[in-house]
Amino acid sequence: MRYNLDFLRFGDYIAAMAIREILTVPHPVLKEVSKPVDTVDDALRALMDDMLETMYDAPGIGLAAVQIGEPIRVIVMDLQERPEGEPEAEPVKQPRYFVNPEIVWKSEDLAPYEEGCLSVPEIYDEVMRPARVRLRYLNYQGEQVEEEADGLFATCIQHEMDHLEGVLFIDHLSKLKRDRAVAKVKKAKKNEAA
Ligand code: K1U
Ligand code: ZN
Repeated sequence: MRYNLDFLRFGDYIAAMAIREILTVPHPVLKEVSKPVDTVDDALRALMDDMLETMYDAPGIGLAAVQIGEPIRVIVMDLQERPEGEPEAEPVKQPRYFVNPEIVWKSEDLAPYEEGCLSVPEIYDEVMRPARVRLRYLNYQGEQVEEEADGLFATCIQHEMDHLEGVLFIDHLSKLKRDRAVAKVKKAKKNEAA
């Protein structure tokens, strides 16, 4: 069976996916604790599509819904890799979606990573986090998944899950570094607006 989509106008296709504004520090919504999602439905999938587009456009490797002003427990991520043995090739897109993620186990050993954040642009600093974690979440289809993460995946999911608690990677740094980072972002925004 074929669906007749003639009733859709061009504008409807454009409205199907949108790049949203990413909130930056010191926006108060970034400090909110995100609420659990009740159902993975088409409206939530549309939001996750927007989040992914926004993340690719930034560009970034992860994004939490609260960063676009929607304080609900949803994360998107893409840790794209180039096809093996083809360093010149375009990276293959590997979008991942995490709804109501929970960490059910974390390793005792920690790993360092020089983190960045789209909500704290141009600031990078080292954060130590558990090297491996075991996660439980709902995927794009609303199915429950459990998997183990290590390397950049472990770092990124913990960074994004911090966002769901209103915590930014700069909150893991000294007060001096954090205050400097916020001041730098504020100054950059002021200069952009001038
Ligand atoms: O704001 C965010 O939460 C996204 C953030 C995710 C992240 C990066 C590094 C460590 C932990 C979590 C980013 O994507 S910052 C931008 C970035 O890392 C990047 C951008 C382009 C290419 C590769 C990486
Ligand atoms: Zn972030």
